[in-house]
Amino acid sequence: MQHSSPQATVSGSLGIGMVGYAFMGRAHSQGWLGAREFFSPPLWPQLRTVAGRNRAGAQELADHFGWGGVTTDWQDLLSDDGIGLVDICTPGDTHAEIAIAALEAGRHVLVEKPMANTVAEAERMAAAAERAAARGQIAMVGFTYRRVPAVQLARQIVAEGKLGTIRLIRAEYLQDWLVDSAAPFTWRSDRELAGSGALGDIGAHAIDLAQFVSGELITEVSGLLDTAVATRTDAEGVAQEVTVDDTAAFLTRFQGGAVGNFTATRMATGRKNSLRLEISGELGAISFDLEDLNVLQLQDTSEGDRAGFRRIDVTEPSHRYLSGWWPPGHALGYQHGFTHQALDLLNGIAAGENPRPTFADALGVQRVLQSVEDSARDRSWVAVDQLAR
Ligand code: SOE
Repeated sequence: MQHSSPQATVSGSLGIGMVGYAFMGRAHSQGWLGAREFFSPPLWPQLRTVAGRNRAGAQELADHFGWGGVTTDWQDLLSDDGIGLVDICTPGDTHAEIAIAALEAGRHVLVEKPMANTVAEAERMAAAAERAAARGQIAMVGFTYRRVPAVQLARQIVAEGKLGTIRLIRAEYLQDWLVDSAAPFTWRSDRELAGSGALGDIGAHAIDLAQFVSGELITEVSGLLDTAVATRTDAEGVAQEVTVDDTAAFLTRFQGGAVGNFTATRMATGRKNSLRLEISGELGAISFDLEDLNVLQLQDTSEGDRAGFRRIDVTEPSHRYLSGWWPPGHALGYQHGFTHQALDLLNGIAAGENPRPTFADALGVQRVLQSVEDSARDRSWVAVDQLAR
């Protein structure tokens, strides 16, 4: 493996090579462009090459977002000295191989969540990131909801101690795109490619969000997994066994003693992309709903008989990331988290500081996911050591 140093800090620009061109490829592309056009990042992200096995698909994305070139082999990104960062937007089964190769080839790495399909893969990735950090490289995982301004404010309020001792953390991520038994079989229902179903795809977001906002790690889980529709038909008309969960429900204990209650499902009829987090403490509570993401609800118990949840519009320039956008009250949406993620990554690379979530942070989430699976299989509580290396 070559150990060329990333282009980044030398030239003031950072060549990006992206693997994948579907949903996340589009989201990340606009993220890089948004960071470039709305903020003044210390490094100018150059959209250099998109890699995708389907050349036509990759080309279409490249044309749309102005990527410089296309390749059908992601390894080409590593032989291009103009590429300083590899952005991985593929299904989970390829994350470990690409991320480790990119780190070993001297590149910074951004990888979509879930970080990997197994704990073993995630451990190898975290070890590679640790070695790369010694060479000044950055590796980050794309839990983008951390970068919603209202989520940042929620974390700040908790960190200031406004909720007092946290007693209850409830998180649910609800979608309904598999309610219909006739919905087609895709890679997302295939354990080989996706690792798990609702659990890893959206439960991972709920876990990361709950831990990020509360500042506490999950230490114990008791899970239930369910596959409501056992067989689906693929695009070629072939019946395929669904090998992942449609629904994951799990109870947790957090390190400070709080009780956690999580649901991640693709079976919540009528719910399209509903990620809700509520944290209840002895002095107050906060509540966040991704479907109303410019708002944070705050309850302050000291207000006595007037202490209902009140709405904070998180659209002021003083709120995190918002000075780069619109006047107060002019709302942000789903895509802006990807812009903020790109911005934080560019700032981190320029400063030589690894933005969170690091690969070590995401390895912790991966351990929680695995523990939910183990617990559901064995019908028992499972302890999680997120800091284990
Ligand atoms: C990407 O961040 C992602 O988690 C997708 O993989 C999910 O399917 C989605 O609906 C939310 O965003």
